[in-house]
Amino acid sequence: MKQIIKEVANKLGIDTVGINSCIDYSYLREFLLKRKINKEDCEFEEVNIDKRLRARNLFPECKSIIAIGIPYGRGYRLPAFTGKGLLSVSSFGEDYHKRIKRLLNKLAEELNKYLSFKYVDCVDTSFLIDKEVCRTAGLGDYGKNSLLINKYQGSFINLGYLLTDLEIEGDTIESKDVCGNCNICVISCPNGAIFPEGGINARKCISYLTQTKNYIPLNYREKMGRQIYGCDICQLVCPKNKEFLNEETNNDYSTLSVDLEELLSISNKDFVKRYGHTAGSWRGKNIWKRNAIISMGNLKLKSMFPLLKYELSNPSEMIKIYTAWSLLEIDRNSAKDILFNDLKYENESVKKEYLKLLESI
Ligand code: B12
Ligand code: SF4
Ligand code: SF4
Repeated sequence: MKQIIKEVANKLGIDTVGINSCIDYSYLREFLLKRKINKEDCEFEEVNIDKRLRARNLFPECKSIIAIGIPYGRGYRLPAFTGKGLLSVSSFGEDYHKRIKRLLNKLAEELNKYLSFKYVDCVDTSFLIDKEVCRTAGLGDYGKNSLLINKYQGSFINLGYLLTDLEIEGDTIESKDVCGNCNICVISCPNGAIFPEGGINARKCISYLTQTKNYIPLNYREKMGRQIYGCDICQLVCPKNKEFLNEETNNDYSTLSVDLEELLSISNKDFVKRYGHTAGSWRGKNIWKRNAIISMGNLKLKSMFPLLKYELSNPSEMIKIYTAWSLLEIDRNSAKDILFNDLKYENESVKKEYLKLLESI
């Protein structure tokens, strides 16, 4: 059965495939609990830890898992400074959730010609822990940056799997230390999110900060640089990805550089038309706009000051307070006068934030 599954997957162009009969991850309970207590988890994870620990909580008949890793980012190079915002590499092309779900369903359809089985497809959005499900299917091991690194494909792989009711023996896995003495990602992470011994504090990760609707602490904002969605630094610096990043491809990654001025004024409809196909668009226009405002401050885009200033009258409190921060970053003296003057028009919470900003300069 295993042979058939792997052959069918390979025929569909899926090179990284593994089978998992480990469907209970209770051994992670303590680790997950500790993360939660230490406030190193984030709101994009299922809050009920016990729910996450058993594949049968999602598919009661589950007996095995067919896991796949789909490579991306081949030949990517960080674009030169252009005064533009940046989307992460996984935002290139069609949303990977859709692409991988389609592949998983094609795989199930083809396999159903040989084997009769029921399944549930998962990519990213299930409450299970994708990296652990795929690690125990033999797809790779954790790097210090916390990502799953595949021996043949590196870490620029997205993960997906089918929970199935097939009785199959899992692949043998032996855990390996893939990093050894390397700590390049630890020292390269802009916000110090990676622990020296491996693993990350999700709430410090720039990728998280670009996605959260929560308040972004002042001292984290400059670390966000020009990121509009996601962050790739710990993968771009990783020696395990060097070979793939050096590949020659025809991919035109310039679409990952985005116009910051356009993001200030883009309508919801145009946002969907322009960016709706990308993996990060689910976060919505307003969060992208907030990140564009932070990027303008970080890039000290003086030319944007006159336009940005109008965002102080935006009805959204979120847009107002990040605009105030960004204006101060671009031109402290002019921004100070405007904010002092605006204090009398603002409600208590905006006023409090402006005062905090003014005191911090
Ligand atoms: C929440 C989430 C995030 C959070 C938290 C990230 C994280 N590291 O967990 C944020 C928003 C920060 C994030 C960012 C990104 N994410 Co994300 N995310 C998720 C999500 C939805 C849940 C992950 C989760 O539960 N994490 C919590 C715990 C379980 O993970 P953990 O803290 O890393 O701990 C594990 C390991 O690190 C390891 N570990 C912990 N400590 C130590 C110490 C040592 C020494 C070692 C060896 C191991 C180790 O054991 C733990 C148990 O499994 C999954 C999809 C899913 N449903 O699983 C995608 C997922 C993890 N994300 C993914 C991706 C691609 C990204 C980004 C690259 C996107 C981007 N370009 O911005 C970044 C990478 C940031 C990073 N360095 O991790 C991929 C990872 C693919 C891969 N090759 O591993 C996933 C699997 C989605 C998918 N299906 O493709 N993400
Ligand atoms: S994605 Fe960026 S911020 Fe997050 S751990 Fe990696 S380098 Fe650090
Ligand atoms: S950069 Fe080095 S330490 Fe970090 S994941 Fe890659 S090999 Fe491991």
